[in-house]
Formats: sequence, C-alpha cells, structure tokens
Amino acid sequence: MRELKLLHAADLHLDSAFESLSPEQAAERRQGQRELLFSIEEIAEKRGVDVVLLSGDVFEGNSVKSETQRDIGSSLGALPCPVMIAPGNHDPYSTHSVWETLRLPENVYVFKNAEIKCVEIKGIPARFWGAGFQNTFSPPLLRGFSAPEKTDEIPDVMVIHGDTGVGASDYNPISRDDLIKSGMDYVALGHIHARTPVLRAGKTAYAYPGCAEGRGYDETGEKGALLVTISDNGVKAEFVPLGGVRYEIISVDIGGKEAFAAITDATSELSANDCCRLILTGECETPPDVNVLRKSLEGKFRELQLRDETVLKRDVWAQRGQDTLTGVFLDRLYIMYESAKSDKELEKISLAAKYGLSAIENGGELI
Ligand SMILES: [Mn+2]
Repeated sequence: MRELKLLHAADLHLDSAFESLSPEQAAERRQGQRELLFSIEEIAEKRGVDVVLLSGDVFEGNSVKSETQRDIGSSLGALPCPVMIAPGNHDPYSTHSVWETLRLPENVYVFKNAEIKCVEIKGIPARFWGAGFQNTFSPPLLRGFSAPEKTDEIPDVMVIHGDTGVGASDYNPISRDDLIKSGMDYVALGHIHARTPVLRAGKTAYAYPGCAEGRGYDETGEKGALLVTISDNGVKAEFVPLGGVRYEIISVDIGGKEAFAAITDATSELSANDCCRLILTGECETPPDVNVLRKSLEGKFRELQLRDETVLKRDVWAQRGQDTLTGVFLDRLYIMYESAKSDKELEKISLAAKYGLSAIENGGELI
C-alpha cells in the first residue's frame, strides 16, 4: 500500500456571530477564523498531503461574508490537492445552502447526498466515501453501509459529520457496529468539538480533530487539525495546531506567594492572543487586590477573567487560653504543637486545630 497522507479538520464554524463581543471585536474574530483556512493551506502544502478532509460545520450557517468566499478561493483553492467536505448540522446541504450559492474552487468536492457516495481521484490510490447532513438534524447515515469490493491495497476513507456518543442523538448517530461494518480504514469525523486520539472499532480507525479554534471557555485547550497517515503500518495521526485563539481556565494557588509571579508562572504557555479565566485560590494573609492584579496583567491576554476564590488565613491559635470549649480544645492541641518533632507533624496539628475550630463554630462545615 502506498502511504496516504490526509489533513483532517472539522468544525471551523466560519462567520460565527460572536454575539457577546462588540461588532468590531466580532469582526476581528471572524477574520481570525478565515486565517484558519490559510493555516490549513500552509500545513497541507508543507506536509505534502494527498487530500484535505473537512468533516462538516465549515460554516456557522447560511450567511457567509464575501471576504470568506474570497478567502476560501485563495486558501483552499490554491492547494495542489483536492479538498473533500461533508456538510454538518450547521451547514447542511440543500439547494439554497452555501454549498450551492457559494462559488467553490474546482478542487473542492462536497458530499451533497445523504446516501454514502464513493469518489476516486486520479493518481491517488484510495477510495473516498462520504455523505452530508440534509438538515439541522440527521438520521443515521452510516447504518447498514459496507464498502463493496474491499481490498487491502486501496485504503477506504470516509469523511462525515456525526455523533459517536452513547445514547440517542439527532445528529447522525454512529454506532460502534456501524464503524466496524463500514469496512473503512479511517473515518474522518466532525461534530464533537473536543479532539480524540485515533480510536478503533474492529479494523476501522476513526477520530475527531475537535473544533479548529475555541470560541468560549467550554472549548479550552490548543485546537487544530490531524495529520493522518495510512500505510502498511496502520493509521497514525499527529496533532497540528492551527494557531487560532485559545481558551484556558487556570487555577492558581497564590497562598503565601507573590500573586503576579505565581500567575505569570501558571500562564506561561498562553500568549496575548489567548483568553484566560484565572481562578485565584489559596490561603492569604490579606485578600488579593484584584484591580491591581488586573491592571498589572493588562495586555498579557486577549481577554482576562479574574475570579478570587482565596480564603483568608486566620490565626487558629488566637482563642487559646479562653475559658470556653474552644479555648480548652486549643490549649490541649497547643501542647502537642509545641512538642512536635517535624514540620509534617506541625502541619497535621495545625490542620487538626482548623478542623476542630470549624466543627465547634460551624457544625463541621469548613469555610
Ligand atoms: Mn460543530
């Protein structure tokens, strides 16, 4: 078998509304989404892929900006290889959909039908299969399908948008059995926005590259595409970042530390193009000055959300010597504290004092 190289991306959601942003900011994010197309082009060219596969939700909906139309032409259209697209739930195929109204470059092929179709490309020893959503919801498209006249020499690859999750789904549910029976060597999936490694169902390998760029804190982490190779050694995938905006939720324990330094340390992987939700935790002598921190972090991220979840450090021994239950409890513990032989023991006794105080004062609830 000749090695087959594929670049597999999905869920670009081009021309998203970005409703929570100002019109200017939203337009800037849409511009960033278009740049993902050029990243795909660059990687495909640099890595010499045979085919680019886009597994649906390429567009957020049917309203596509003229700039996007133009950039599809100058990115995907400039590729020396074919691009195969399977419409998803956000960009389903119909006669009045983007797939008919846009002028697509000649090397872009769209799987317009609900029935699984086979496409062969001159010079590429592989069979490409695919189907597209016809509506926002889709019945199972893969059920009962099995590639005819399968050989070991020619890999079978499918591009499709669908849901391999357990339970009922209105988005082209794909069962393990469907994948096993399909006879595919690789199924390039879209729909689930979190990336998976290469998974297996029988002899079929399949994967989700995840969305091409995060659009909120529910889509955290570095996003990108999968560079998939199919050879006699099987199916392998390498993650390739596409360089879009990244979202991260990061907890930083600033207890007993200089807050700015602790934050800088914990966010060293993020750039000024990224969005960061910082959750400050830990025990502090005085509450952190969130406004000052925010000011000193200005410009470090595209967006910063700062949440203060620190707790005030208290002197647990303050009520020692009092003629109360608390006083007596602390007096007894303090004798042990003073004769402790290691830091570990000291820490243990302090913790016991803290829990004990909470039990006495709040009925056991730690605050
Ligand atoms: Mn999607």
